[in-house]
Amino acid sequence: MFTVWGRASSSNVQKVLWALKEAGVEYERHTVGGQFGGTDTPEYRKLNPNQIVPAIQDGTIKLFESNAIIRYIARKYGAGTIRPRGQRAYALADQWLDWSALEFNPAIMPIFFNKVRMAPEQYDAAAVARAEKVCIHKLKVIERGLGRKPWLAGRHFSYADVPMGILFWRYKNMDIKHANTKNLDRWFEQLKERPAYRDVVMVDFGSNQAEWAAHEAAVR
Ligand SMILES: N[C@@H](CCC(=O)N[C@@H](CS)C(=O)NCC(=O)O)C(=O)O
Repeated sequence: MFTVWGRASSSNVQKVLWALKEAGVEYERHTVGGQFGGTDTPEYRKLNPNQIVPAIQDGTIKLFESNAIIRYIARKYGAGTIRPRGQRAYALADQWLDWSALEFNPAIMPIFFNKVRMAPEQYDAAAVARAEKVCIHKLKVIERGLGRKPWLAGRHFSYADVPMGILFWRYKNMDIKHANTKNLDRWFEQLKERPAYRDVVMVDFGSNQAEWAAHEAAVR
């Protein structure tokens, strides 16, 4: 049985769950991380020595790093679903995976932590205002990337759409100054039609620390 460790509220765990559902892979999940703890045990350290989530085991293969995990799921199980089709699509998929992790994730995180995760007395309005501008600037890049194709890797949905699909749900559902993103909005509407996206990602995560804690407890 494919086994996932990680709380379902984590954006990085959501990548894995969404990819598994798209690929039609049965799995079991153990809730660890966040308010549930369990990442600092010797057993868990063998799965993920970083002591963060997610981690997976599939047969004898143990993996951490969410983007490596979704690539693995795509290679092994994702033909016709999340595996990119052809060299161009593969190259673009990896480009957008790296871009999401290395460019957009650091841009959005100051907003997400200030608006949702941190105590109100720690709120840093200047950091949020700066990050809003950075996000607007970064999103112009991916707007162009979606200009002439329906999905990030081309004609078909693939794992390319997964990390950014999760971050964009968070971006759109926070009370901030948003970028004008015509192409991303069209792509976002397509994502919202996908049952696995609705199940795993389209969940109200709240707009303050108490609501986040309740959300984390509810989705486990
Ligand atoms: N680069 C890692 C980052 C994983 C990560 O930052 N996980 C966060 C949740 S999104 C975490 O484990 N936080 C501590 C916790 O939940 O206990 C990956 O992509 O898997």
